[in-house]
Amino acid sequence: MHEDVTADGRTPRAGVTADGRPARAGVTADGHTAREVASQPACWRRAGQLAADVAGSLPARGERVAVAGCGTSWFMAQSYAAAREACGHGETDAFAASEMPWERPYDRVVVLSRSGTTTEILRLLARLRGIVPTVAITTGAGTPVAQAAGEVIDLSFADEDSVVQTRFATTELALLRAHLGQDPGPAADAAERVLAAPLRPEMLAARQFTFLGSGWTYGLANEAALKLREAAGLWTEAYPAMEYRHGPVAVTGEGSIVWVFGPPPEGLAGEVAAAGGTAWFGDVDPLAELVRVHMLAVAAAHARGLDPDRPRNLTRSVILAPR
Ligand code: F1P
Repeated sequence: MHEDVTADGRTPRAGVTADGRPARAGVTADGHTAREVASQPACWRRAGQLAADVAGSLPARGERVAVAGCGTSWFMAQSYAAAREACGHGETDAFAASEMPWERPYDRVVVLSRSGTTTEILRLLARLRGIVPTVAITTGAGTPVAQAAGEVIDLSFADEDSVVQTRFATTELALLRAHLGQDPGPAADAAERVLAAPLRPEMLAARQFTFLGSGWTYGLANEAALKLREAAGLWTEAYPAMEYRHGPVAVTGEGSIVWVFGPPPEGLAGEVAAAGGTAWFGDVDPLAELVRVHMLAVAAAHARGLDPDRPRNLTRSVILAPR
């Protein structure tokens, strides 16, 4: 068991009841995933405090950087890469670890892995050894990824019992954004308000979700879609916001929600309505909006008779046989 991080020592709230109904604020939901979802604001604040201590291990302004991960960690890599470039810190590419062109020249490679045991990350680090400085953000110095990386940032305070990642991923992104000068405090405040609010009934009733984002929120859109797939087996898709009209609109219909992280493209609400769907434009910090999706993932899993702590066909880490 990992200790839940709470700001004030109270039992965290997840905003959903154990049987999937939207909870009134203050109702506790059981399960690792629900508890970890609820502990995110405190973790983000702690990441904000840590950022200055680990600044020397993170990419310096002007460096050409690649960031790699698998699954959720890949999507956090996408968000960070876009955020870093937007802040003017330098060219930053994000890759699924298995697809990274390791011969391409970079000043530093950042790998993200909660477990520290993911095979594709270990294979990548083996390729990069002696070629480029590497830094791993993971849950402990003892993991194989930590041992293979040049430097390690230990985020074990945000480790999780769940298979499905929530707080580790958002905490590493909060840390990386803090390093770019973006204080996680306001997002944490917003996430607390999200956690205290009930979910909308049409979200729980939806049959299909299309998540959209642009810049750093495109990675969040990918992660939101993955979360509902992993925890609740739902039909979800994710695209850069302006791509919606280039095909994805075709699946919007009754029971569809088109959920936009960040500013929506002009006219999108009318187009979604004309296609028969419901548009939802996140009105809080996008990282806090992702917490709303986490809450929905837990609630939708329960509503479909699934246990979000035991996602179908998934393991906490993908460890492949040696080749
Ligand atoms: C990444 C990951 C998870 C996914 C699944 C398998 O793990 O792909 O995102 O939900 O449980 O592992 P890690 O490298 O960050 O530990």
